[in-house]
Amino acid sequence: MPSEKSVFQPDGALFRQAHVSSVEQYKEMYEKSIDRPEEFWGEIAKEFYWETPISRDKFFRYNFDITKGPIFTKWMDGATTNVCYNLLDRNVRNGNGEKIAFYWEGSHPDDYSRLTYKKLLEEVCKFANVLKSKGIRKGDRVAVYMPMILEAVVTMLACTRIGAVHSLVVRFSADSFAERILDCEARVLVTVDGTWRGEKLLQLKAICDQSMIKCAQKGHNVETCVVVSHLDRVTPPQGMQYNSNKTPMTPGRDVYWHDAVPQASASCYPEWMEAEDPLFVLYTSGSTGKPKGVLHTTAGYMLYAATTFKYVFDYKPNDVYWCTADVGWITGHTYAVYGPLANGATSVLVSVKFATGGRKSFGCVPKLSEWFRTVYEGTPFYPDNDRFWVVVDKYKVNQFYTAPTAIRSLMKFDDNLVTKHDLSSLRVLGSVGEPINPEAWHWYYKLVGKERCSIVDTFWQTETGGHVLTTLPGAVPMKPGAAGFPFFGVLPVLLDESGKEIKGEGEGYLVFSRPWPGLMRTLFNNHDRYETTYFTKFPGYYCTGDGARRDADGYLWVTGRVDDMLNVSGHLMSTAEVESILAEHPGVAEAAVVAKPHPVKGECLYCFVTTTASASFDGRLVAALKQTVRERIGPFAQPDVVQEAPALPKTRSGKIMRRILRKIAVNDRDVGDVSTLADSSVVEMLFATRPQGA
Ligand code: 6R9
Repeated sequence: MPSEKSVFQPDGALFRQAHVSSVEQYKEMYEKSIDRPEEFWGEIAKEFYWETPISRDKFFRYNFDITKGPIFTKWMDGATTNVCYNLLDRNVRNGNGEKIAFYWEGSHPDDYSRLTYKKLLEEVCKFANVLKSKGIRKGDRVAVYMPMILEAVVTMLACTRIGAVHSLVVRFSADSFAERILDCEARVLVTVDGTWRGEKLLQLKAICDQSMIKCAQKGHNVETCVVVSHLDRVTPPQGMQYNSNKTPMTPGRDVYWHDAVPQASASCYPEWMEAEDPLFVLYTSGSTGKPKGVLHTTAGYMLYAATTFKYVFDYKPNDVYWCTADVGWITGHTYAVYGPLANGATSVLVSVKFATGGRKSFGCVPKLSEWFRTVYEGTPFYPDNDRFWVVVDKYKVNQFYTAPTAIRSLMKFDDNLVTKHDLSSLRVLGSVGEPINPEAWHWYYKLVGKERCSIVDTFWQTETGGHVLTTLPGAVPMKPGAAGFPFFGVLPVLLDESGKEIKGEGEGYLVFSRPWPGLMRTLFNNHDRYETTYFTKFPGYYCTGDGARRDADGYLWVTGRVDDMLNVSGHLMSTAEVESILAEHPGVAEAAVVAKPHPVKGECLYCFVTTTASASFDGRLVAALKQTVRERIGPFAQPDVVQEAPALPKTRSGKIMRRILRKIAVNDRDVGDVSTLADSSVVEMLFATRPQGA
């Protein structure tokens, strides 16, 4: 493991004015949030508008102990408010109507627009009125299948304004989208004709049509489908074109955004919602079975998104903030939409999605050319590999938030792609989605952050609603690879297999003993599954499913999903640990490690390795990698198999699906649900290229 002694102090000059500027201040605020939650969150709540005020005696109630009764969490019960009102009207009333809420850029940098708070409010009201005219009322569900465009934000907030529950889905197949529409019984669907992803045309409306047919076969008819005509207004890649007449429209059900919205009224009275009324449902993949519809509610989520955004990014009123995550991921919900807008922030929204393992991005000659052609969609970074840094420079971004998978991919290019841009506006660099390996951390810190910026390695989940573990940028020293300390109101505990608390140094299951305002409240229409998935293994605790280690200084290091743990000859280690070591080799771009059953050792290590552009995968590399792991962790950890992986099976948010890699390791083709994969052809390719005798 990386040395726990390498500690990086926040830059004093840069963070003198930080919201939290010392460890002592963090501790003081943290203790208050734990000892007097009513006071801590009550003060924050005062900055928001409540139609019915919060009553002190019903501020916070919960039960986390399944042996004592049903699990529930309630914050500010009885109060009423409207999230959209607080995000938009409140900011307009505070004199920020002309402030830019979003700078938008399309896949092609020539396509851009911007939206002020006032204009955003108008657009939201118009679309809210359209939804109402289609019969949508408080509590109804609206399914959204859209790329990163401003209408996606408008749709979310229009739902919020009238109390409808949005459920966004990121580019799933027609089948999986249908499954989600059916699960939440969405009455309306909002989509676009299509979008360019680099050089590939994605016809989203056609996919929606297939989904709606599947839903109809199961007896559920989507009543209205609103379609944004997006392709007409953006620049196609060179030599490409799209004829908008080709978009299939079903009369009576389908309506174009541009036909319905402009004529709608630009004022719409907000629906006052109970604090615990549903805000949105977001599906997340479970390790088994159907996707889980994580449900977040109104008041607690709003406070938590706003507060984490303010403190974790040290957001100040004139900052420009950029989160690269898709709005359809929880990171996009909380940190591209709700958190920034609750703070009246100016954000950049770019329709540049991080792509999936296309080797062209590494500038190499593909070895598996056939497979390669089907995978490359054109936009690792379009039009060039420095798109991130171009955008940071152009908008003078102060806080930049992305995922380790993106960082690892970028660090393989020439440093010049970063250094030729002026990145001096940056102050906070965020990381989310998986543990960040120290090598990537150092690159991010040195090359992008010029050793001035603070890195916030934010650990959280769809279920937690917002950050739960992180260091605060101006206050808490950083350790590369450590998530750090709990955010305000969060009480992490490490448990051993028998449920006994591990105090002080040690490694175990990461659980939480009390809810914070942003924790999910249930799984949509399935409270039983909520209780069994998260609350039965260790009664009294919310179980994250992740493992973590506490070091001598109290820092928490998330070691990955608990099912990603390896037990080789009785030695417990995390896949992240081995992966991080493999990734340090100059010939390795990315690595994923899974456990394979072994007759003697119990389990052995099976490694998948993506090489860099200049390296070749051969016996020498394999031997070197085995030797390194052996040296760094111990002889027991020496990998049994190292397989070349030109790409890894990843979800659309960039997470490696180790469940599938475990199947490949044992040559079991029964891989189960692959609908959450960005590119399922990777799976076949990896089966076909398993090393002999593996
Ligand atoms: C926000 C998000 C949640 C899972 C989580 C954990 C992993 C996320 C992490 C991290 C280590 C971090 N994870 N952030 N692991 N360090 N900073 O990613 O939500 O898509 O629901 O995934 O991602 O394993 O349990 P979600």
